[in-house]
Amino acid sequence: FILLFLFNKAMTQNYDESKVPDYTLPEVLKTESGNVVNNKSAWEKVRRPELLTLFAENIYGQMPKDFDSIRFTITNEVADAMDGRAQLKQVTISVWRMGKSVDIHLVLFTPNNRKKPVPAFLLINNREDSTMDATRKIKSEFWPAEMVIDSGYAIAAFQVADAAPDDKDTYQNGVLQLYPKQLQADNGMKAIGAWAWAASRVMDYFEKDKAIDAKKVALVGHSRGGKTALWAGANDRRFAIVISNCSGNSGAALSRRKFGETIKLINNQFPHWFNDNYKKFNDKEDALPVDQHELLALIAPRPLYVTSASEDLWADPKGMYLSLWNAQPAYGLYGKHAALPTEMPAVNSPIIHSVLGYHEREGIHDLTKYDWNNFIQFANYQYYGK
Ligand code: GTR
Repeated sequence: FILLFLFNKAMTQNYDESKVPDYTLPEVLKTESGNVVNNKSAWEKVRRPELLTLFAENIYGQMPKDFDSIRFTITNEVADAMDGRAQLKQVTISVWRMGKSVDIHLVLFTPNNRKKPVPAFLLINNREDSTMDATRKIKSEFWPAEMVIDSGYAIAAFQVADAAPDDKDTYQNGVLQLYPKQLQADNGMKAIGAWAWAASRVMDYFEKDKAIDAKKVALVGHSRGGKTALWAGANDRRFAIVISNCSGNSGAALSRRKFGETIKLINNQFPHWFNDNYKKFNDKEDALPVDQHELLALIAPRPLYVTSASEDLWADPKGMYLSLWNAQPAYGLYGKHAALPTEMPAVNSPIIHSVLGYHEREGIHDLTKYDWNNFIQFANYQYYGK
């Protein structure tokens, strides 16, 4: 039985670099009809929309933008949270469409010593509710609110389950109630699309909150949340910085490497994350018109930070670095040269002072204070050049 199990594993996932197949990545700067894109205008008018459509069509599903109304209700406000260092606001973001509504619950801390609107970090929270405990009785490294506040940033989070339960049988109970046609379409949005949609509704709120500098919002997600952060950042250019932590397969990692998790494995385990068309690419990575470096390219020219962890081979650290490396041409069109080293940086050697940042943290698949500290340094560099 054990032998059979091992055999099975070996058949479905590879952790051996020498067994990574030869592959050719689709070119970021070449259109489907074969035209070379060599300036920002052709990128923005032709190639960028084309790539966005290809990702929507084949992987993440459509991103509906219409709704009837949105309302922000402050349900709790504490002026002197965190021993007086921060103001707490809990906001219910209610969105209505065709008589149906969804509520996204935001927890937001803003530093009290601010003189003007402050930049913010927003976490797409795919852990339990207590991770974003508004009372701060429970403190989690996954959302180290005190540390971010003490660095001069606002910190916010919402729970993915508000937008779509992370479950193949119930993911429809949220945003998708507003867009029932999505459920019938092969290119319809599913859970990851709904989570990304919710991140944009939080951005709608930030634009109305005078304490927040909505032009300086960094979107953060870990793992499935990290895949979501990339998709949200690609669609919604109001996010100034995108941070994708240990996002792995169908996140930052190149699918064509088939290292660790694969498209087939992810589709089988999480059929409710990606659209139905994506299932056609199980074991057919080379047939995909895109690879994940092109999703990263859609963030250009905005700063993007990608992380991995040394023990998280399932998420393919090398595949994520190569993906970031291959996104550079899009940044080049804007005169932003990341100049990433060809060799992947050593463990715990972050690249911070660059429009494309990266680190591989020592340890397991997680979001930790080490990661957050680097996100803060990265934002400091992007916003203040220090
Ligand atoms: C895993 C999944 C990964 C990643 C992870 C997570 O089981 O295979 O793609 O999303 O869950 O979200 O922690």
